[in-house]
Amino acid sequence: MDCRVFLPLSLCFLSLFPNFSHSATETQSSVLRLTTGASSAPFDPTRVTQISWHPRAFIYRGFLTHEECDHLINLAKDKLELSMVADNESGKSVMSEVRTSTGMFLSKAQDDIVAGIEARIAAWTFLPVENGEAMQVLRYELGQKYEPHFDYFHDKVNLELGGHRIATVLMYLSDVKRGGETVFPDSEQAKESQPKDDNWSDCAKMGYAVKPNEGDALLFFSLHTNATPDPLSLHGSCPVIEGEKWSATKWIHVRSFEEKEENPENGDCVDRNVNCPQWAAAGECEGNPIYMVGTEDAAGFCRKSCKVCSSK
Ligand code: PD2
Ligand code: ZN
Repeated sequence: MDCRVFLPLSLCFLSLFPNFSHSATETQSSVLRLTTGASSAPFDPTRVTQISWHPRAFIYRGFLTHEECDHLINLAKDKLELSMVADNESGKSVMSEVRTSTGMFLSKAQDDIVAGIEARIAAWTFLPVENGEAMQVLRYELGQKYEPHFDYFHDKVNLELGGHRIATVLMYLSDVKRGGETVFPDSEQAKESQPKDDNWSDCAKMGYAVKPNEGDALLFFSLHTNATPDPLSLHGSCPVIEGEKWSATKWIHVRSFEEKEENPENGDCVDRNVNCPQWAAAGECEGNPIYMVGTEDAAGFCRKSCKVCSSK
């Protein structure tokens, strides 16, 4: 069993890397970075339960505080747009009846709270912050859903930046009265180990399901340990039957998802996300300028598509 399920982080880390040592100051500062902020949840891996090995999936109860959930919803609620999916052939983001929620992308480390959550995700998954996409906040209203799909890619275009998505962390930002469960229709655990009463939707009864509870987070792996896609990671968001569902998704890749910084000296003018041209066409340069164009301190992710620099 994974030591993270039952050991505090520091002991788990030492059991995996017994020869690792660093100064007390370094240790203290990394612990502090995971726990500072009055409203942020401390990092506590003893709250993690393993729910399935095929696919590999874990739940962390109380990963986010109520304040963090509210904060993410507030950052997103006025900027929601119809959610897109990646086209299997071209890799382009397209609208689809498969996914009927609305959502938006935050910027990475957009503020201290977002950066703190990203640091805790990295500590929990043992995957570096730089391998993560920007967090996507999603809202599912009555009847809205995301039909079963894989988070790994079927096209070549999306593999260029960061390679496959290895893991996903789904954070539940609200409770849902009925429906809205995340379901793994092909999980081997489903039938034997999860009998379901009528508090579950019919959709959830089709597989192993996780009820959205505010603050909980679900981690699952889309790739096997040998980095090949795991077809059992098929998963979906069941239709909301009563209430509404807010969640936040962090997709994590096998390599860094951050393109090289632009270097003005050699005239680089680049997009750092494959979706930039479409987002720019949809008006995101004006609607979401911090992410798209950037600020004085940090370049945005879509400077080329927003035409704020000139390519050679
Ligand atoms: O919000 C969810 O429950 C959900 C379910 C399946 C989100 C995603 N997939 C996703 O964002 O990939
Ligand atoms: Zn998904």
